[in-house]
Amino acid sequence: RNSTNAFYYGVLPENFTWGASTAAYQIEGAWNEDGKSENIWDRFCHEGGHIVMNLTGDVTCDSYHKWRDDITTMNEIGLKHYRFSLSWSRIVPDPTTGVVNEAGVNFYLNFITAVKQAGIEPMVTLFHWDLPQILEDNGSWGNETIIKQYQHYADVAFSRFGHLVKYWLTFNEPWVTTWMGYGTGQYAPGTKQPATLPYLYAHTIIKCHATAWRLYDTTYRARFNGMVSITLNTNFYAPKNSSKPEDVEAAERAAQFMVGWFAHPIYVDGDYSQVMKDYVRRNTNSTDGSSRLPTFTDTDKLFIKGTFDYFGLNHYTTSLCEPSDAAHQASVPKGYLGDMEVKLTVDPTWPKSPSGSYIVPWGMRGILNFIRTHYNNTPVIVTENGLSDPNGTLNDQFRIQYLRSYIDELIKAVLIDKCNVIGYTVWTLMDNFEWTSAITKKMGLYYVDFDDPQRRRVAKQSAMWYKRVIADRGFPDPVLIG
Ligand code: PNW
Repeated sequence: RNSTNAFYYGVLPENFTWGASTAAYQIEGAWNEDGKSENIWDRFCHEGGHIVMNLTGDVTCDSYHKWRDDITTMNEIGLKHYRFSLSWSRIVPDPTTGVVNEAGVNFYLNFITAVKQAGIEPMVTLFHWDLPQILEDNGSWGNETIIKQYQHYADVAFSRFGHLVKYWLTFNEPWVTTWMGYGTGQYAPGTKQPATLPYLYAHTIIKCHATAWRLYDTTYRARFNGMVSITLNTNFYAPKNSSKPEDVEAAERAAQFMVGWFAHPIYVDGDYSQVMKDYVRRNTNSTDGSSRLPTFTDTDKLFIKGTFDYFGLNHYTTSLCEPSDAAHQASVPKGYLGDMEVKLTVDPTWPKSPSGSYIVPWGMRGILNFIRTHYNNTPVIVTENGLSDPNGTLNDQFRIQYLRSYIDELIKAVLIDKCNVIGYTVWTLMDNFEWTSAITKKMGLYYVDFDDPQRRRVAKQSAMWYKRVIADRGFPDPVLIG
């Protein structure tokens, strides 16, 4: 019953929250309606050359107009919470002036009120990658004026929606924003500076996060009593050979470079981990001993440390780790990936999804235990987990198998390992604009036909399967149910 791979029957507590997630750019469409300004994903898609078939999120699921249909699907499944993001450029189209767009505020006010009326808790992400273009043009996250601009945006969101919202997230996956947006350049705005910008921009984002958390804490908590966190994405990093101490060390180092980059300052001591500081400095290899990793002042550290009420985790897959060698170092661009000096691989025998991702259910249990041991068993909400399929097939047994096995490992982490997990969220409620893969990766509990002007949402088998899991609070023991 305790073994790693056997299916474990177990039920989670009544107050465990089950949900599904989306993000503004991926579902809303209406990219230039009602006063919304251009953001970096609008620009990136319109520019051409970055996205499969040069598709855009101009319309996508059209949730800006069809949000009532979204709530219908949430009700059908019996979701306890719904995670979605606000579009900054809809609410404050020009953050350099700070003028609030009332049409944007009203859109979200109507939507959040209706979600709440359906008995579903809204879980609101302030920033899911869609930076207003004007801020990108003003120096992006390298211009520290953005801290005040982000604070103002957060203030508008907290003051207008705070009475309706219990769960807040300041940023979705700053690792993706900084590394894929400014390191590899695969995501908007497509900048390729892998040695410097990810570190500089992450530094500012961590300050923005802390600023928003402190604003909520001092100004809104007493009135609204919500919970504010950040969502970090991370693979589980396992040693390639667990009997080799250097592989165990490499796995720890990889984790400190990915989830620890943000989590160590926020959840531990206000600063980057020692191993990250050491490895970036040594790979900067400067004559004066300086590092490409910026430093926090003592004031910064005090300001950043402890700025959380829970831990938002996005988890999809696992990597195997061993120390890097010369050939591997030569194969990666100088910068973040080389700095960690880890060679990441997979086990080729792991099952692979039709879209090419490796399915490693025990990694869910592994990463939850990593958070338990490294971050003081802070309450965790899994804010994303899911699997894509290229066709959006309605009989999506393959996706059900993925969700079932990952949720089961989460149940083991809670019931056997005593990990403090308080919620789980499927990515995603409905097929949507999967960034550079556009509509060629479909991860929804609901199918959306993008050729249908009505964009009807159709339940997949996984939606009805998930409904049952929520009602059962997991997987009831077959012995108990006879
Ligand atoms: C997440 N990686 O993105 C995002 O939060 C979602 O918006 C997205 O649709 C979902 O996962 C599915 O892809 C990620 O390279 C993108 O490790 C890339 C990575 C991780 C998460």
